[in-house]
Order: sequence, then structure tokens, then C-alpha cells
Amino acid sequence: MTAAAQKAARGLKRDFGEIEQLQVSRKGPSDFVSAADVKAEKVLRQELLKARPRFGFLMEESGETKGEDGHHRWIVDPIDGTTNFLHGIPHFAISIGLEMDGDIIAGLVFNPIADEMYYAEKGKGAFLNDRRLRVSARDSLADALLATGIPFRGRPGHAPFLTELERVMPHVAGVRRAGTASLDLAYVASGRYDGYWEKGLQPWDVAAGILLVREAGGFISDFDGSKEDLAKGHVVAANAKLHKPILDLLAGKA
Ligand code: LIP
Repeated sequence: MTAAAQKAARGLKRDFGEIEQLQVSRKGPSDFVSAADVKAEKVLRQELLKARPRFGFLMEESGETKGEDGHHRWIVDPIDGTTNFLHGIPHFAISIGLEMDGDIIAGLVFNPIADEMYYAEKGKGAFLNDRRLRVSARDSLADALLATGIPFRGRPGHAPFLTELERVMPHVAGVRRAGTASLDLAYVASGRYDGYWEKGLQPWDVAAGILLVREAGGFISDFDGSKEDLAKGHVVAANAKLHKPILDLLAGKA
């Protein structure tokens, strides 16, 4: 997984470097970023197939490919934070999750610009480069820094999101919207954020990050506290002390 991410990242860093020039072109960089997305996904597929030829794939650009072994599936986003990439904002990541019989057993989130490789294997802890990760120890919402995602043009849920934000804002130290779900979850795992919530994400946005949070001692669930459903993409992640208080805030119970 690491080798595949690093190989794909070489091309992404080169393409990201060209975005600045494209920003000023009349046509703009949209097609260029789509091509960068497809190119990175092709490299990831090639490298992961070489390593595990019988595994299946669920990839953002090319969809589902069944594997011969029938148990393992790579869940891959070649550029999570596509809009950031498109606008020349250096906050995006390659996200690779490995699922076995429906359970995420390995995850990797790589921000090639910051050179931050987050990774975890089930039961073996979560790491940032060579540092072991633990979620934050904050136990007061008043001190907590949370992150979220804001629906935009063409996405549903504008009014419900504003209700969630109205319920959360008065009780916390701050709310951030950075635009890359896999890094939002990695930041919860590393203790940078004390919690994160977002609805309607894709499996490839969250598969790796879900494991990072759990292996760093955090909790992640759907908005009602039940196990997250990759098909729905509604997640609330936090450290052990703040997870339930955040669920209650979002539900209007606090
Ligand atoms: C993005 C997520 C982000 C969400 C955006 C978008 P993409 O994924 O990482 O958290 O708010 O709407 O879904 O589309 O850049 O891979």
C-alpha cells in the first residue's frame, strides 16, 4: 500500500505543481485535474494488483471490480479533496482502505505535499510516518476543536447541516472545514481534531480513515451511534470522552 501510494504521489505532486499555471488559463484546470485523478488511480490499481492479484477493487473513478478471492477489496480514492487540488490548495490525500469480508483491516491516507503518511493495520495501532498515533485526551466540549464538511451546489442537506452547525457552534472551541474527509479522520486519529462529523460521504473517502480513528483509540459511528455504513457515508468520529456528547449535540439533545 505504501509503495503504491508513493508511486502515485510522484505524478500527483508534478500535476499539482502545474495547477498554478492552469488556474489562469481560460479553460481552467477542471479537465486537467480529472486526468490527474485517472492517472493516479491507474498507477494505484497497477501497483496493488501486482501485490495482491486476486483482490477486488472499489475505486472512485473506475467503480467496482470483483476479485478472484471473493473476500478482499481495495477501496481507493486517488485524490480525496479534489476541489482543493483543483484550486491549488495543498490539502488533499491518496486514500487506500483494504476490506476483508466487509471489515476494514488496513488503511492508508497520504498527503504527498505535507509528506504525511497515516497508516494502520487492524489490531496493530495507527501511525503517522514513524510516530504512533493516539486521539486527543480532551474531555470538555468547550475545549474541543471539531471538523466537518459543508454541502454545496448540487449536494443535498443544506438546511439540516445549518441546524447541526447551530447546535454545535455555541459549545465548542472551533469548527474547521478543510475539504478532505480522509485527512479529517486522520487528524482525529492524530489528536489534531477532537472530533469530526459529515454526511453523505463515499466509501473511498472514509474507508481508510475509519480504521485510523479506531486504531488510535477513537470512536466512530453513524449519527445515531450505530456502526457506520459505508454505503450511507454518515460519520461522527471523536475520542472516547467526546463521542457521545457530540452525538447528543448533533441530535439537539444537549
Ligand atoms: C470530498 C470529501 C470532503 C467532502 C467533499 C468531497 P472528494 O471528497 O473528502 O470531505 O466534504 O464534498 O466529497 O470528492 O474530493 O474525493
